Amino acid sequence: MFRSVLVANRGEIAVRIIRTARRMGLRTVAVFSDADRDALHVGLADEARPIGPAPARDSYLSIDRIVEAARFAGAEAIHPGYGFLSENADFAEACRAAGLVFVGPPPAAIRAMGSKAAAKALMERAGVPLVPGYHGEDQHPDLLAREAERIGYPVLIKASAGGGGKGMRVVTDPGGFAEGLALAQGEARTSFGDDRVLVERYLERPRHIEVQVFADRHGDAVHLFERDCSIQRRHQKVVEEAPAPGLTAERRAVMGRAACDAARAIGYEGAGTVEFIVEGDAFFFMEMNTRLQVEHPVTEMITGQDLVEWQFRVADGEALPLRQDELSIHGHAMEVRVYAEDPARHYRPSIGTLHHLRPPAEGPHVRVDTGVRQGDAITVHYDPMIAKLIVWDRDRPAAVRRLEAALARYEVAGVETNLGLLRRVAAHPDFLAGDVDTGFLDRHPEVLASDLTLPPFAALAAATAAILADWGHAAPGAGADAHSPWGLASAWRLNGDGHQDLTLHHAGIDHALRAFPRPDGTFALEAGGRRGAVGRRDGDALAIDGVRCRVPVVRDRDTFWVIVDGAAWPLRLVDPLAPPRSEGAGGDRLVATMPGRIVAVQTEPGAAVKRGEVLLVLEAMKVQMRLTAPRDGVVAAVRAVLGDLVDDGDDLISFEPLS
Ligand code: MV4
Repeated sequence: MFRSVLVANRGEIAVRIIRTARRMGLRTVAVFSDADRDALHVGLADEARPIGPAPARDSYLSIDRIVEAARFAGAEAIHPGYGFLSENADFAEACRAAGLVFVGPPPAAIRAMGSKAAAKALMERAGVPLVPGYHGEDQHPDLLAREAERIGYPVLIKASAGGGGKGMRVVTDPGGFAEGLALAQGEARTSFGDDRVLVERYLERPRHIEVQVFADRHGDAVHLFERDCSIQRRHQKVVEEAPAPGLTAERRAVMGRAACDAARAIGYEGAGTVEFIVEGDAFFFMEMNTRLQVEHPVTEMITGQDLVEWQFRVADGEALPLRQDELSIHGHAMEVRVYAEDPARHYRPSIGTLHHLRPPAEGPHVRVDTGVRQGDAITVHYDPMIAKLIVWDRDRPAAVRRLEAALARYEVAGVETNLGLLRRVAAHPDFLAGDVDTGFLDRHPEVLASDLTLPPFAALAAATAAILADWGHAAPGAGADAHSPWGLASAWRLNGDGHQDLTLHHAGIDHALRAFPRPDGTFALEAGGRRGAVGRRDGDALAIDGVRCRVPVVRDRDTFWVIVDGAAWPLRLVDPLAPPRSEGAGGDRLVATMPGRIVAVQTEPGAAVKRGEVLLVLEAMKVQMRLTAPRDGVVAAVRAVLGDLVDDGDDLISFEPLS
């Protein structure tokens, strides 16, 4: 066995590979970009080498820099992880040329699967089932149209060079073929610099089932069963599980054999994944991924094998660690990807600092693969994944319950996350029933809708307790911290009878609160028509009406993030004397703060309005939000009419400039 390995990756997968390498007694070399100097994977390795600036193309995608780092570090092997250079045949070749073991397949196998059309032709010859279709070289439009007729409508036109859903077009009838072809070719040309396409019968809502294969240098191949990754959003996997719900042992064996045939047909070595789309009892080859996949842990959980260890051993020339008849499925595993993304903004990456990060406790039922810790930042440079949460139990219903419980204990504050979405999937009756296909999220849009509900009383109480406690230590305005809300003396007004009013803002809504502090540090709180007795904070715990609950609070400048039952509520302390915010806009515009429907228009061009006057009412997820004038002025244009569906950031009203 080689004695040292360079891990050409970052984040959770670098951490995960380093762990296995160390357990096997290998010396580990990490690489890092300028943005990752203090990253978790850097500290775990025996040696870590800088490879360039933050943009991946100048660091994690630089073949020269990585091979050079391996040479200087004296590494004997390179593990590419997933993404970045993992499926780059030139990189695999450069490693070999430099005398390094590339922990992955031979360059020719990577190339064979790189072109989707060529891969399908290869698989056809190997007897692997394909969707009825045409993947030939002749691209004459008339020939393609005839092929579409032969296949039968609806058809799907795909970029030959593509993958991952880019350059795909559904055509439902012959009349639309020419236009669909032109669109698909255009997209293929701009995305891949190659306008060749293939045409297939279009399957409406297939399942995505992929088979994990392993092959060794001695011509043997085994499969480690399948994963169902049907729940996806815009070709991004959301949930992955193993085994696939409802798949019979017979079908599993047939698909597993087909996947091994596929691997053998291209002289494969190492870990690979053969993707199928499945409709009813039929399954069809889609593509083969020539790398370790993000979702490999679910396979590890049900087989008890360490796939990275398998990769190292096979790369070193060993025979496969186990025969097919020595592998079996034990229980059921599920993985979800916890992302820093904002549900209210179409799940766009949510950039920021992980001020509070507390994953559920790990054990035999729960595994957390992560590359970040509390205090780390999610940046624009890389994938905004916070962690993969993997659960295991003896059967699928028990695994679903484990997933729900683990998600409820996942605490993240400082960035928005998809945890609410993941919890709604885990709690969905169709998901529990195993009724999953690629249309799941289209069928259940409420699962994707942002968590647009009102903050619970406990969240308002905990934020207020934190604010009062801090205020007790430093008089308003006395703090030296420019960002401190206590510097906002105007937010604090001790009234005649000793109560204090404050406003907390959440998702477009101002929540007016009134606190009645007592000398012992407790207080009564009136909020949202409710009144409750709030005790003193004790670490992350707080008593509300005598009931002690865990409600961690972290402050980020003027925003208090409160976690209640695993849901994070960012509550911004509003300074009543500061000019009202018109989020993302200057004072001359009123923009939508989230996607929704206009349910009231209360102004018109030419109207003179006062700051704070309600001009529009936006309804999103059954909550109505009043959009108010950002300043005194005259309305110049109203761009929304009653009933309009508007998007986050849409310009709704403009004001005449101030003279
Ligand atoms: C298809 C299909 C339906 N019919 N091919 C999407 C990405 C690429 N890997 C293949 N994809 C699909 N190919 C035919 N003939 C539907 C999809 C598809 C899909 C496949 C797997 C997982 C999620 C998906 C989401 C949308 C479309």
